[in-house]
Parts: sequence; C-alpha cells; structure tokens
Amino acid sequence: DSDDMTEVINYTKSISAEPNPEYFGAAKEMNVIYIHLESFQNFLMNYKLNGEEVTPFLNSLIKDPNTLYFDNFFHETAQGKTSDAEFMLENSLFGLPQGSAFITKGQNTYQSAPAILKKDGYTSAVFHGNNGTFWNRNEIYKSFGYEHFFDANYYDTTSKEDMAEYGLLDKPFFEQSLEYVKTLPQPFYAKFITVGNHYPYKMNQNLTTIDKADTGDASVDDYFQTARYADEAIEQFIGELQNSGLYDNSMLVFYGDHYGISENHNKAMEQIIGKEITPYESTNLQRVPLIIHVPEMQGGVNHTYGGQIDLLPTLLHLLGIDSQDYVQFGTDILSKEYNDIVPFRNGDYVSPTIYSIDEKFYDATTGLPLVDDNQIQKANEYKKRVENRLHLSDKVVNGDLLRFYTPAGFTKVNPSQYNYNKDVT
Ligand code: GP9
Ligand code: MN
Repeated sequence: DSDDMTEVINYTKSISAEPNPEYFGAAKEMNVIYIHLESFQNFLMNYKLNGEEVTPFLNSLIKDPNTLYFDNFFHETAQGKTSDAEFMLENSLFGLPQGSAFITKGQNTYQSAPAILKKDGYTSAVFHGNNGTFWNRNEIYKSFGYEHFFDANYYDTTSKEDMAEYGLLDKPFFEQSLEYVKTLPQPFYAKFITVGNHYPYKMNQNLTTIDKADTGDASVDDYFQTARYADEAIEQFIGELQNSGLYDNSMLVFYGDHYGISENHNKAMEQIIGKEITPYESTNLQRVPLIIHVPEMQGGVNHTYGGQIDLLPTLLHLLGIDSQDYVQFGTDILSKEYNDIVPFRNGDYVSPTIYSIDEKFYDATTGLPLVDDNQIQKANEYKKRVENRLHLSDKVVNGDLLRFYTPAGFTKVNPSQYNYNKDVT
C-alpha cells in the first residue's frame, strides 16, 4: 500500500547519487539511440580469433575520444532474458526472480524513460524486426509510454535470406529502420533491438566474414560469426547516421543484454578464454559491454563496477535531467558517490573487492575464497544490502506501488492512448 511506497521512496532517495558535474548534461537535448546487443558478452571486445578481431568496429568505437567504455559492467537478468534487460534500462527496477515482468506486469504503472523524457520534448520509439507480441512488448511498451513501436509489421520480411530465427537480420533491419527514424521529430529516444546474434547462432554461411571457432561445440564456434555480423551491421548503421547528420546530435548507447554462452558450454569456453571456468570465472563472464558515445564528451575506458539497473539514472544525468524524484533502484555510474556493489537477480553480487557467489565469498581480484574475518563481515553486510535492494524493488513491481506516487512534474502514462498498428500511425 502507500506506506510501503513511503518506505521505498525513502530508500531510493537514500541511494540516489549527486550527478558528476563533468558529465551532467554532456548530452543535453540530444537524441538518444540505444542499440541492444543481443546475447553479447564482453569477452568478445578486443578478442582475437585466430589472430583476427571478431568485432573490429566496436573495438575501434571504444577508442574514439568521445566514447566511454565500461569494461566492468554486468548484466543482471534472470529468466526474462532480453525483457529483463529492457525492463531495467527503461525503469531502473529489477526484473522478477521468476518469469518475466514484461509478461506478468504489463499493466502496472511505470515511470519509464519514454514518459520521463516526454516532458523534455522527447518522442519515443522502439525498433524491432520481430512480432510485437513477443515478450508482450506491444502491451508493456504502452505502459512505459512509448509512442511508436516499429515491429515486424513495419519491415519487409518476405525474403527468406533476410530472416533470422527471431526476426529480421540486423543488416536489413537497420537499413529498413532508417526511413522510420528520419520521420521522428527530434529530440527522440529510440531503441533498436537486434536479433542476429541469438542462440543457437546459426547463420547462412554466405553472409559470414569470419571463420568459426573450432572447439567442437557448435554454439560456441558459431557465436563468433553472428557477433561479427552484428558488428558489421552496426558499422553500416552508424555510417548511415553520420550521412544523415543524426550522429552529430545523438547520444549512442550500446549494451549487451545477457550472456550468449551458458554454463553448459564451459568446456568449450575454457578453450576460448584459456582458463579453467570456476564459479568465479563464470561470474566474470557475465560482463557485457556498455558503450556510450556522445559528441564532444570526454571519453575513455571506465573501470567502475556497474550493472544494467544503473543505466537509466546514468542516462538521465548525461541528458542533464535530475533523477532523484524518481523511484530508481540503480544509481548514476558516473557519480562520485556511486556505490559499486552490483546485485545479481539471485542475491549474488560483484564489487571491486568482493564477489558473492552461491553463498560463498571470493576476493574479487584473486578469485580465492575470503578468509579474513573483517572481509567476511563486510561481505555479509553487502549481501544484506543487496537482498534489501532486490526485495524493495520486488515490492514495487509486485504491488504495483508506483500507482501511489507521481513525481512532481511527471504526467502519468495513459496506455490506452497508444496504438502501434501500422495503418493507424
Ligand atoms: C526476441 C528477442 C529475443 O524478440 O528479443 O529475446 P531473448 O530470447 O534473448 O530473451
Ligand atoms: Mn536477448
């Protein structure tokens, strides 16, 4: 009830962090272009397969002086996979421990990014070459306040060669998206969800430009080909954004949604990374890239430990928008007050000093079990904090608590106002 809401607001206010003046407003009034990197793990970045870079474009992008690259950024998804990642980045609320909030909580009240940005004049749109019903997107996007959803109906999907298992392949997807992007009034907040690099990573060999790996485990071996394809598709799209002039007034955010190679493939992955995959190393593999490009922003490699829950407050601050009145369970990664304990959905966590995995604590740098009593005490404190954070977020989602609180200046979303059918828009 509303008492619970008061507890939650007190909590989220207590974890909200002052913006870093060096970055606050660095992307003020710019378009936001999110690029969802399907199943993309961070080990792919700068990885060389048989001496050849797998993702040469993204590797060059992270060296751009206006790019921030976070190399200790973790996915925090559970069974909801892609939808959990989206849920976090739109709301800074955790996905649920079981199932997908996208499916079970589609009718909740949300204060999501599209609705927050609306009062600053932003149009919002999602682009995705799969059916709109997948993950219940066509319903929950309305609750998030998305004005446009360009799903498979908006794309030409008649050529078999252009299709992946979950929709239109990334190259035709981005190509065909362009005409729609250009129609959006600026500034816009847009998200492009790719599908080419999705398990089981099978691809028409005529479209590949890198050899498979040779571990003997097909999904691991093929993963490099679909990742390379995604890299090329993104390179082409960025080129088009440059040609159209959008690149110069847009903030680009790339994030990996969740792991692509599950623990079932550890044997093959050991050959790829050249290390035994212990629970500690398996946790290290849960890193996904976070890459933010903003024209004229001071870039660099940022080693802060962060997770998907932190994306929204980080983004709002880069846009020069205050986030403290919103109920958000992450904090701005760029803030000097940022608290670098990264919760996983099951109550485990990582931090620069301690990893907590499956009721065991490890030294974050050596991977050895913690033995020092003070360290263990600290680890237990962190664990309590993580559990409390998850618990309060679940309270909000399960109790639909945002019904009871509307931040100052925020206009409540009216989902029935949106219709994503092609002929209507
Ligand atoms: C499908 C896509 C895949 O539309 O987003 O979702 P996933 O299987 O990765 O959760
Ligand atoms: Mn996914």
